[in-house]
Amino acid sequence: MCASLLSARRRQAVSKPKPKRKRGLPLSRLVALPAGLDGAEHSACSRVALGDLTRLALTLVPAGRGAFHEQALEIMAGLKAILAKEPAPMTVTVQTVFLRHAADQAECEALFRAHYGLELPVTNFVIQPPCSGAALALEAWAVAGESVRIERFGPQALAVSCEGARWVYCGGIKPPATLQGAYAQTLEALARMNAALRLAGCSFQQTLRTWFYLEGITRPEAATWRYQELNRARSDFYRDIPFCSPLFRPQCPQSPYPASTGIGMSAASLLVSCVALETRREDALLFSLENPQQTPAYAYHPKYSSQSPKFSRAMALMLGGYMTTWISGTASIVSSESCHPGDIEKQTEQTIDNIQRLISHENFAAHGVPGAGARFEDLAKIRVYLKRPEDLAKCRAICTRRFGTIPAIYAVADVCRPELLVEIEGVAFSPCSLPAADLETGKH
Ligand code: 3EB
Repeated sequence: MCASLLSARRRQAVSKPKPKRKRGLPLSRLVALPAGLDGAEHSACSRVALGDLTRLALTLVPAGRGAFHEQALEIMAGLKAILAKEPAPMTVTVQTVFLRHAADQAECEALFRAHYGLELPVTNFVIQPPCSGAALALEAWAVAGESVRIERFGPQALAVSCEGARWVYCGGIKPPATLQGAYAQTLEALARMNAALRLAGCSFQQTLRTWFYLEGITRPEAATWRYQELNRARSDFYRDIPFCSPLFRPQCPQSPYPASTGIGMSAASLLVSCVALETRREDALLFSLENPQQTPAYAYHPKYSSQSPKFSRAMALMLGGYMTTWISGTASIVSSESCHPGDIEKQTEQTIDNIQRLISHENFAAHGVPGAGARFEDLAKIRVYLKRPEDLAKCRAICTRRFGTIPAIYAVADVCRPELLVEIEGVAFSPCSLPAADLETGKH
């Protein structure tokens, strides 16, 4: 049903009179790799200039292999050094720690309290060993800007407001340790995420991006396996949520689920996090993207999951003359079939081909948004999840050749289908040549 609605949307887009502007992408860039860090093996940073708002995406991996404490201190010193080079004071808003051992979390939390004081970012502890062999790796987002306002709502929610847009970040959300079964764990985690969003004055309906980290994602459970149980709970939870945000123009006929990552974790049952957006700006345009090469996940055949995975391949937001594109976890899937079993190089190439096609300006145009789209140089950061740590060198060589030396985290995790060896996600910021107001908005 959803697929036919989508194609109906596409037909509609094609039948509209074409705007007279050029259809290519503007050549300017919003994402810069600050000098001195570009290409560094252990720490990397990209700076995104968005009018009054500056965003930094940082990835840090320690070079040393001493005790956990030493590695964590090295990372915090690296973070401090990068932020100190910025002309404006930066605030870290969200961070994700990739941990080799779940038992190191308490020590890491103590270190963060000492480092950040009351300005603690929303923090996700993901039990996925960094591929480099380190005890931890850190991905952090920081913001600066004259008119930026930050509100904290306990440890699990934070809002960044700037120029009429309010971004809400929720994370570190888990079911209670005693709760058994992926179905119950997912329902409870989603209820808690809903509560965190409400605390921040937002609702689930405004969620654009979700992450589900699931222990034992391919493990059998309840006559099926844990990832299917997650999908069943997510479908039940989403059934009553009108994801059709007022930011969608034209009013979307299909249910545009958030972009998402569903990935394995080696301990700690389940962790969820999300990004939501609230704005009354008239020029905001939000839309979900599907990949013409891939069956929409929500329309997958029931053989993959009795309740399909409810997510979009990407979500894109046009606001203030630029496009933000959240790319869902993407794997070596064409139509709905896994490709190249056992071959990490081919799977990596296929995954990157899928991302390229998804964010291409042809695909944006096919979704009714000409003059937009993203290239690899518009990516602020990526995450690469690898099933087998021994695949790192081959996979990284391909990622570096195709994406360039952008900030990247490589972590060991199971992908939801046992034959898939790699999954890649990212965020891109790109200029658009066409203001949202000039699009056929359907708002007459
Ligand atoms: C796939 O394409 C790979 O369950 O939220 C990717 C992104 C995947 C998100 C999710 C799962 C999810 O089906 C797996």
